[in-house]
Amino acid sequence: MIRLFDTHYVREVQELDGMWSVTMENAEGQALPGEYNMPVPGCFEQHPQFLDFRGHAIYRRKVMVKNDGNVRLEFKGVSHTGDVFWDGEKIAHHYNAFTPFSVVLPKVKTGMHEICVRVDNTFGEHSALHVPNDYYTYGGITRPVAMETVSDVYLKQVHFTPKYVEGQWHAEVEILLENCSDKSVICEMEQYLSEENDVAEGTGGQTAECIQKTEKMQIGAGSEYRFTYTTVQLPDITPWSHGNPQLYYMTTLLKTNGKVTDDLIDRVGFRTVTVEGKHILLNGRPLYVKGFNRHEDYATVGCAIPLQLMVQDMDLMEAAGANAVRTCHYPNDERFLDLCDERGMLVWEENHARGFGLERMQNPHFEQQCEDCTREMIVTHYNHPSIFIWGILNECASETKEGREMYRRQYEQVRSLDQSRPTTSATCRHFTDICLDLPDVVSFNMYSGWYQDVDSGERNEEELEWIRKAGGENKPVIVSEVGAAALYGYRDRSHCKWSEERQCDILRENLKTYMSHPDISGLFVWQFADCRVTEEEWFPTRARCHNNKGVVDEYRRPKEGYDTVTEMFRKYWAEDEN
Ligand code: ADA
Repeated sequence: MIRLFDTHYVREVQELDGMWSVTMENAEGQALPGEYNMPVPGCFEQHPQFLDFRGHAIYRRKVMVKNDGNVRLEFKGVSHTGDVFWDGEKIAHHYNAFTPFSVVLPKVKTGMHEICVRVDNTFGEHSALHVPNDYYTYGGITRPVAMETVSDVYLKQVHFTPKYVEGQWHAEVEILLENCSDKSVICEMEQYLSEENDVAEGTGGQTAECIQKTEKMQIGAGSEYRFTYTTVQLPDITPWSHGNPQLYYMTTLLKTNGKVTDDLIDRVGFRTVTVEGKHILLNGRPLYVKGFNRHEDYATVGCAIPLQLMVQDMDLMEAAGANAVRTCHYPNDERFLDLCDERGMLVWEENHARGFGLERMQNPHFEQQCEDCTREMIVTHYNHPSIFIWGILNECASETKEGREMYRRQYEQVRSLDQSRPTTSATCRHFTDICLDLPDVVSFNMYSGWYQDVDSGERNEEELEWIRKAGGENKPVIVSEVGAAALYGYRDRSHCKWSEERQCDILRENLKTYMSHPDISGLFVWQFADCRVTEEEWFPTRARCHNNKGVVDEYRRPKEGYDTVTEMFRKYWAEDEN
């Protein structure tokens, strides 16, 4: 399942989940013996022979194209690099496990064809973002794949920006069409907004309202066509919020010669996120975030998390009283974002870069790979109402002049792609960071009581005073990470480090400090669940080669710390819940 709702009734879609045939090559590209059947989505580390394999996997499957026409392939995630071949011919190359990519093949003939994906999860200079790290880079086709049949002109993307002006909702809509044929095409377009996903073939559903009808447009051969319009004021809109996550289906229909030839359905919500002085405002009201940092990692499936386990994570976070999640440290599977939209779980989504000093940021591929990741994240996830803030560059070299330039360029890129959400970055360069003037919201990671035996209250005051002087004066502040490690089931009456008791002590003290402080707009507990880390570089400080700061372990068994967080989240439940 690619999304949690149908995104097309007209365009034909076939999901390519299932068993693919796989052969392996070592890191140097030499073929290894054997042929396997592996699941897609899936990580090859789940196969008993490849538990910590770094190299290449060649995935293949046959597909039947039922009619001559244009085929569009969409890969939601290949980890970490994918080269895609169609009947032996290379058609796409993509780097980064955590963003989707697609390719259109015009004029494909009816019959059987072969898709082959050469997957690479090796480390080296070619990979600036996937490096040995405090989480695991798995290998495989780790998110769903779909094959679609598209008309010559098809709907490539629709962006929806809700606006609230003088007590009325309206929206700015940007539509991108592409003509993948070699002749120009005349078409027209209609757009509907509906509470039910029931608009098909221009019939208009029971609850649908037509919000746009265009004149005929001529789209040149092989070209893209982009246009933007503002809807009329929309009456009777229920805004989206944490407490009442009302969603609407936005259906775009494309007509050629009076016949609907393509459609694109997305789900949207009406809400605004603004920053005013020290507050983040959701629909004009101050927002307080009580969240978890969550890695996409689960003991038995790696990063290829099936829907049922996503729902379990969501249920556990909700039951703890959380209203927010940070997708540390990369864009997430879109089904999880769909779930957040449905549940009213606010999302800090961030691009992919964790803990890089200057040397790593100066990898010749770093800036381009970040730029691609950020663009793909924002362009594809733009419509999710749950995303309330974009994050970049977790704990990178923000204390250096060269680093600052890269931060500056990245914020500029984010703002050029989306002006409707604030920006932030989680820093650990305490007292040395020279980038705090750049984001809209200042965020810091702090491990008082774990890495440093300091009083969290005193340490917090020092931090806030420094933030004020370092460019963060009069900006909202979020504590983006706070936590301590515990080994599941390890109890010790001395409350020594790594015991569940000590994790509770540290969480309780820190949460009390931050949640009762008037200048802090919220926090994200580090972390929701234990996750695997790369043995290389990380084993000395990471028992079991896991980051053990989860309040549930990698099988989602709650530690005592889960109850402590629940108790604190409920105790400090903001009166003005959004
Ligand atoms: C960081 C980092 C996390 C994790 C955490 C920890 O600040 O952002 O990815 O490594 O610290 O456990 O120390």
